[in-house]
Amino acid sequence: MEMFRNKKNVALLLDPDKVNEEALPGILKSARKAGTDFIMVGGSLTFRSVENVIDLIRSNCSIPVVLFPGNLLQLSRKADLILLLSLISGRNPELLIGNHVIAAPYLKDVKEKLIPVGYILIGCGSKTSVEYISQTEAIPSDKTDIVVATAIAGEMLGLRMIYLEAGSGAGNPVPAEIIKAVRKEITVPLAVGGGIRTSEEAREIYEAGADLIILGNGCEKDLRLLNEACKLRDDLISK
Ligand code: 1GP
Repeated sequence: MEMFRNKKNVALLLDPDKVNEEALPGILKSARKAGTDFIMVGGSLTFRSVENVIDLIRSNCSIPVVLFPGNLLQLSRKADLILLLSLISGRNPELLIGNHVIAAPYLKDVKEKLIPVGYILIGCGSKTSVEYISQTEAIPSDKTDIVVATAIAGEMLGLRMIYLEAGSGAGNPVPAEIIKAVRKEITVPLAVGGGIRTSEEAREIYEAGADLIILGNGCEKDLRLLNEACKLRDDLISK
């Protein structure tokens, strides 16, 4: 996971259902110019084929594509990297082992692309799609101790990245105190996403210790956020 730790990274998350084929080349061009590290693809529920979106991205740019599968139907071996998510904040056995068993025969030949991730939902406002679809409860944002213990458990289980998720379109991003507390206790890379809408929020999240920030809705509204986040990353790396 050298690519994530000790270097700040920016990922642009594309929701397959919102990808507009005419606008995509322009968005990817801006993403490349800004220095975006990864394009992530996936969502809790998609009407459109994720694989088709990966093909479209590939035909327009060479930024590594990271699959962020919301469910088994979104699996594709075409991505450069695949997040093998374990929803460790929840107690849904399908999202802790059931889906992994079903996916294993399909993924066994691309093990080098897999990043086993401890995916932790934090309640940061109203109920998000990921909570409803996963049928799990997010950890309340004032229960820092539970988040920290969950992240430590994830690392102890051998997961190679912890992803603190407020949920797409969350009212607020994951609080900086939680990120700081988790950062202190784990050594694997820390990804943070959900509800990041301003560069101030991005800065706070980086400074709290995130190695990777994931931007979705905020960039759909205004791509300047992506530029600003990449600039921030560059400033922090050169410090
Ligand atoms: C969701 O963390 C991502 O899984 C991105 O969320 O769309 O709120 O930026 P936003």
